[in-house]
Amino acid sequence: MFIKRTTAIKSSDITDETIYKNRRQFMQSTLGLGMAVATTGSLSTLFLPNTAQALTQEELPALTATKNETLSLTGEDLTSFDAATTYNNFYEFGMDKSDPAAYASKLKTRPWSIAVTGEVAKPGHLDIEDILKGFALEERIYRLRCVEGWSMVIPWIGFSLSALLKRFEPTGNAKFVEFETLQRPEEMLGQKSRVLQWPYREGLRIDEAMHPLTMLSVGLYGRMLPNQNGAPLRLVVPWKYGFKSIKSIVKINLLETQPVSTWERSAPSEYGFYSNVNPNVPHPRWSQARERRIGDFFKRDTLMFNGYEEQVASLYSGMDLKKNF
Ligand SMILES: Nc1nc2c(c(=O)[nH]1)N[C@H]1C(S)=C(S)[C@@H](COP(=O)(O)O)O[C@H]1N2
Ligand SMILES: [Mo]
Repeated sequence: MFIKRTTAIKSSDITDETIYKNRRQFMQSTLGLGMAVATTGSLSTLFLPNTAQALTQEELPALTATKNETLSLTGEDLTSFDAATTYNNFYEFGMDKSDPAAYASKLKTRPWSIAVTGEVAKPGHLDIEDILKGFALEERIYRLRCVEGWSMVIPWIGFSLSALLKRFEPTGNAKFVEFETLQRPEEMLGQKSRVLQWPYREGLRIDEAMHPLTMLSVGLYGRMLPNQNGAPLRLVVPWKYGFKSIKSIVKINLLETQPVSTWERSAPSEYGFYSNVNPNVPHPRWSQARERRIGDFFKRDTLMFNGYEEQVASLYSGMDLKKNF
């Protein structure tokens, strides 16, 4: 079972033989890199680091969902399952792209409940099992672009955040929504370091949070969400830089005043509250004009609002997006 497997595997449980096999596979793919690039022009093998403890697609429990064609991208190749689940940012497990896949199996994702507090008429909790049963799950193909300059196209499973928020009846004072990740350093080993202020926090304006594209995700590629991708529940906001899409959420707090997100707190001159994907506003240390789709060799132009301009530009009409970066 998923819950047992993901929580029970410790590094001490992995046999020497498994480690040996995975190393061998990794070495083979690394050694084969020159050939792969020469013949297919693909760099995807570069994005397959240590997978010793990551579950394969077949090992994750299946999750059924209705395809939402309206909200899905069309005509784009999907990023491979392996790349999407082994090349991750999840600083709670370390700073390397391979750390989440290697260490996130230590995280216990059951029992799990999400607290909804603040400016709501009916504050309370929702258990993850009730969320899985209580919301109509949809598959939506979204593009997600990291502020570091790479992007992915992933078939997420989940539902609009607005459906969950409405159950708690936001008050007229609810102008912003703040999200919080679990803080449990015994399982999230990266939290023993002070690279960021824990718990990881993110925020949205209420209209951004209520936008139908803004998704709470519980799965990907027809499966339950792997721990390294933010199990059991994470946000996906496709027109904003990837760090806004906070993982492993335990708290949603509605506020009258704008909250300060983790990245904003750590480097306010580099990361703003909005963090909309914008090729015209460079990060102070690098351009945001182009990006590399994982698996591609050549870079491509980054699109305004990550390609979701038609759907979301009206949220920002009249705003100076260079000032509100
Ligand atoms: N709690 C938490 N959420 C997080 C992060 C993190 O370090 N901690 N990293 C963010 C960043 S920088 C990106 S690009 C995306 C990556 O999501 P993925 O690994 O599922 O592609 O998760 C975001 N959510
Ligand atoms: Mo990112």
